Amino acid sequence: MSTGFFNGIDKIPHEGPDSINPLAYHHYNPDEMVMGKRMEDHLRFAVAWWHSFAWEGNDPFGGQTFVRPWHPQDSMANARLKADVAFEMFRILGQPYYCWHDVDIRPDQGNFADNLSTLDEITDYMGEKMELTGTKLLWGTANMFSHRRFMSGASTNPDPDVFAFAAATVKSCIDATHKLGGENYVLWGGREGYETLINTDMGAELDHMGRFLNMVVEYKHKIGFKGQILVEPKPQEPSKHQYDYDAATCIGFLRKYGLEDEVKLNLEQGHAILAGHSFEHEIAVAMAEGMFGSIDMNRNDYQSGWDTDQFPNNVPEVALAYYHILKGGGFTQGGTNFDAKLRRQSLDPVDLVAAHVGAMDVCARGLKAAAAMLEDGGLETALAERYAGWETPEAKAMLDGDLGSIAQRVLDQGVNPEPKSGRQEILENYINRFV
Ligand code: XLS
Ligand code: NI
Ligand code: NI
Repeated sequence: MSTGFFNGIDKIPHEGPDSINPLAYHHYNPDEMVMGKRMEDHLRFAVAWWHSFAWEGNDPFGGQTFVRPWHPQDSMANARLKADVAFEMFRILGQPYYCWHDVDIRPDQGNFADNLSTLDEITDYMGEKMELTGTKLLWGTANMFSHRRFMSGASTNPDPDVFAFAAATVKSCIDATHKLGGENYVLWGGREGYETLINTDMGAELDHMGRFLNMVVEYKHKIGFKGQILVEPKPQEPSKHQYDYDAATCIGFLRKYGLEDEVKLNLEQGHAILAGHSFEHEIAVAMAEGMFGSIDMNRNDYQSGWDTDQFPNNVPEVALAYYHILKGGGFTQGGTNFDAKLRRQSLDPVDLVAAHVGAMDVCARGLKAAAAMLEDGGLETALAERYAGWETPEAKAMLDGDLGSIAQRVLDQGVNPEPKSGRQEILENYINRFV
């Protein structure tokens, strides 16, 4: 039986680019083939439970603006109603995946034992709905940043009892993710960092975080969980500084603690911006190191300096992100999770649906543009030409040589390089033909 929350909004059809129906897909067409693969299988869209169903519209200056039938979110009955509504939206959108934090799906009863049993109960309920609808879990995660016990960190907390609480929490969330057949498990360390260095032993905190992550990997193998373990970089907010600053920092951390073959990255558009990077920069870094896992798709306000988690609407930006994803071979277990929320004035259920419809269309356009650029090969040809010098036997031999022999060759052959154009504007113009 329907909850009636979406007030008769029906399954979103694909009507093509000429349609003016705001509740239709104009570009997202799950079965359309893109580079030999169905669009749905390329993009692997997921809805985020926290922004869409748990967040109440608060901002740093104002409280709740959304008043939903499952508020207050403090009982199992309301947790179930929230799940009913979530799966109704999944049916309307037809996206294949969703994601959650423990606190998004279960009520908080204040102690670990009760929270464990309600998590078990609600994930059983969600499991039944997944069976019925075919919607799958892209990833689960633990919220170890909202409750006051985590204010000084989870695995990096100076208090070992908080480390223990965090370990028990992550174990329970991996168990639940495993039970629901989740394809990944994410760790985003919102409080794994510091407010001030004056009271922080950074070396000890990093060692604890490294050991914690190793325990996660050991546990995953112990229970036979086949999901990918992902860490999600973000430079700051809520902490003043977060240890998982950006992709490069995370990769250095994973190597230091021997996790480079076990853990990959979940990269978020808005976090890239906060770190002073573009989204494609973060993706390219992860791809170059073989550590690309999944993405949190959203967009960040370029002026505000905080994590605004808006729905994506910039096709040229999204196209470059998917260009690097496709070029690197695409997603395997990862996908496109909409870590995006409505603006707090967008009160109506139709706003929630339309936000996702638009975002899926933007991503579909970006994907199609990226595929067209790759198929045309213009950027790849330009790249090959730019690096062609490295194909010569002399250049290759140089990498096996030493400074002395190279210096000798420079003298003997009078090597005197002539600068060549990088052709940036021509390539930017080229990209504009596709986006
Ligand atoms: C917050 C993060 C968070 C993670 C999951 O900025 O993006 O939503 O994706 O904990
Ligand atoms: Ni975020
Ligand atoms: Ni995120």
